[in-house]
Amino acid sequence: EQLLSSQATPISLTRYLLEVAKQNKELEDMVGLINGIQFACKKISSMVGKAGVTDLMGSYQGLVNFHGEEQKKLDVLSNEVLKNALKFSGKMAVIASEEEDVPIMVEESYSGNYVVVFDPLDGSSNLDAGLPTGTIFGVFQQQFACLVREFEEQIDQVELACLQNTLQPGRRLIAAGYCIYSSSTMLVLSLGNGSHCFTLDTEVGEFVLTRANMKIPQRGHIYSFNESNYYQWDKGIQEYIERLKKGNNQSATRYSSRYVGSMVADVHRTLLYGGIFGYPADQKNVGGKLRLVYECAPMAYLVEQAGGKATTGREDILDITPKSIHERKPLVLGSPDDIEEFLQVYGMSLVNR
Ligand code: P6P
Repeated sequence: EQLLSSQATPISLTRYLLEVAKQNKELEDMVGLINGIQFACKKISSMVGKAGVTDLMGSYQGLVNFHGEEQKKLDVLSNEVLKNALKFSGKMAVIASEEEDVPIMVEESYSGNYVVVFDPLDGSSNLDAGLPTGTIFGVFQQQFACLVREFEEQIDQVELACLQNTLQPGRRLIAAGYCIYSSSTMLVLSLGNGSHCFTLDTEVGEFVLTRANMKIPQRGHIYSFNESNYYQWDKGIQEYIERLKKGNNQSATRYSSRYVGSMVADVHRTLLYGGIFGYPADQKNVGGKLRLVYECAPMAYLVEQAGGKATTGREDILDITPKSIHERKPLVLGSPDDIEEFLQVYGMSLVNR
């Protein structure tokens, strides 16, 4: 605690991790892992910043990912940078990425006990317009042994057990974070002891602590939803948004609308200014659009660590055990009072159906 509050010299992320490991022996291996992630985020930040002059905008012709989405050049490069940084940390058992069809078991020589799930460059469709993008990650302990395969016929059982590691509920996260590439590059990280923001000082090439123990405001006055989906939403969602727009909500105030369309930017602003961000299910995305494992759960973890809440409208995001690696879920997160009011209105609409 005193480390986070010291006003002396700026606290670098590297120093913060070493201090945490000194006080929590069980987190020693976490230092190497997060250092690998911070290196990757610095590299991705540099690539994103130079994309316009290094011909890294746009997409590889005809390349689409598992979801059938056109892969941007920087999607592919960011994924490679993060995969390699994690593998060479020597702390990984298995990784799952938005850009990989299936999770990847790290070969035995580099294998460790951690499981990392990540979206290497979320919001990349905004890149060409110079809008914010971000890296999102979550860290679990390995639950199922990723044993070295003795015989070929074992491959299925071993592979299946190992891949199960990436389908843990968010309550089992031991760390999560995101890095936003915007007017500045900021890495928000939690090791289970609050959410802390580190900003990249490009002069020295280090992330330095700029917001310790982030606390989301109890209530905000900004809502962040893609309202073009309004007529495809449940009645309860429509009713709730109407109350914010008309000012007939518990705060008796009309809310402002802010929506970037890049999850990391919209969540980061909600964490700092309060209010509510959501991507509900709609008639087009009946299960919601955002991915549970490597978007919703890590963000829900960080928001809860900052005193906020994250729900599907029916259950806490962190309580859900994923059925598949690219599973989508409705997501509404933000200030506790805003989420409580949302659940009351949405819950009532479900009861009155
Ligand atoms: P829409 C970006 O593609 C993303 O996955 C999130 O970063 C963002 O919150 C959402 O999709 C935006 O979706 O349908 O509003 O463009």
